[in-house]
Amino acid sequence: MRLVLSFVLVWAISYAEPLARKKKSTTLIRIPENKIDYFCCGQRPLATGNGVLEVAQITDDVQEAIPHSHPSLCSIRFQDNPHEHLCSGALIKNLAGEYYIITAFACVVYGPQAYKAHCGVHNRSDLSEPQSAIARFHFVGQYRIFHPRDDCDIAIFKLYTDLPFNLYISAACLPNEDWYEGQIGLFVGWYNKTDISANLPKVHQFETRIRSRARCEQKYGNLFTRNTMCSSLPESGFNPCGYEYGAPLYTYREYGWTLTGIGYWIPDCTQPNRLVMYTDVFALRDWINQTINVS
Ligand SMILES: *[C@@H]1O[C@H](CO)[C@@H](O)[C@H](O)[C@H]1NC(C)=O
Ligand SMILES: *[C@@H]1O[C@H](CO)[C@@H](O)[C@H](O)[C@H]1NC(C)=O
Ligand SMILES: CC(=O)N[C@H]1CO[C@H](CO)[C@@H](O)[C@@H]1O
Repeated sequence: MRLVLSFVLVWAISYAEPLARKKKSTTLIRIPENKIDYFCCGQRPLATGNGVLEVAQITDDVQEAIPHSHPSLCSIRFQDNPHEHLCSGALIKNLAGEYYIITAFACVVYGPQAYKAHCGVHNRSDLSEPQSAIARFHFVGQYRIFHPRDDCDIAIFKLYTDLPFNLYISAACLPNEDWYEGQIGLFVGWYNKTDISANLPKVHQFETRIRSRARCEQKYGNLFTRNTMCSSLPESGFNPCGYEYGAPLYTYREYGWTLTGIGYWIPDCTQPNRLVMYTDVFALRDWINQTINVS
């Protein structure tokens, strides 16, 4: 017994040492003082190098994501029909470390009690994976609609159930500063709404470039408001008319992968040069802060 114990000890020391050394050489990440969400966010442990290289070049392809490499992505479904994926949502945490989910209001019009989210899912038809978990929404979860044609479209729910702590499920960051024109993001989801996109049962992503407000306004006129943003779309690879509500646009920032936009509309999805419209998360930051960090 003693032999086994000392063996374990030697093993533990030989592992602990390089870890400790590694820790010392890691650059410290500055945590902004005005942060409105939990300090530990936006990590993608199953993506290579935290996924940073994924935004290094635009490939203009829709690709299958590395399984479980977007741990804040969840599939929203009706309580009583777990088999139909309705929309995507993204996990975030408030300052106290409590989970919330952000999606488009258009997904959840029947209120929090009608829905649940399956998190840690890659193949949307396979809910049996042991790392996945079901999140139920708080009955009094706050949500708010901005009429999509008028302003923007967002809903936030507090989670009713605890989620497991694992590599497959974790929160994205909320933005501390605005996006910029030309910034590259990843638009992530299952793209479920049409027959063509039904060929994409697993999580997909594409790299997209955020367009200037002037460009979005020029294209979509009055549909584009101060709480919306837009970005480019690949010309092929999925049917953009089958886009999902609530699908997250993530950008990589110093403090981690950040929920920058919430997909809600492609007004001219059948036309070339169409753009995706999102609810602009940074523009709603004060409201989001008040909603999730109520004292
Ligand atoms: C976020 O909300 C909390 C609680 O209401 C408040 O104390 C804090 O100043 C707000 N932070 C920002 C950056 O607005
Ligand atoms: C997704 O999961 C379902 C149910 O387990 C399975 O039948 C299907 O083949 C899977 N799809 C892919 C593309 O692996
Ligand atoms: C809304 C919608 O189109 N849901 C579909 C999502 O994909 C599953 C599996 O292919 C279909 O059964 C749903 O009808």
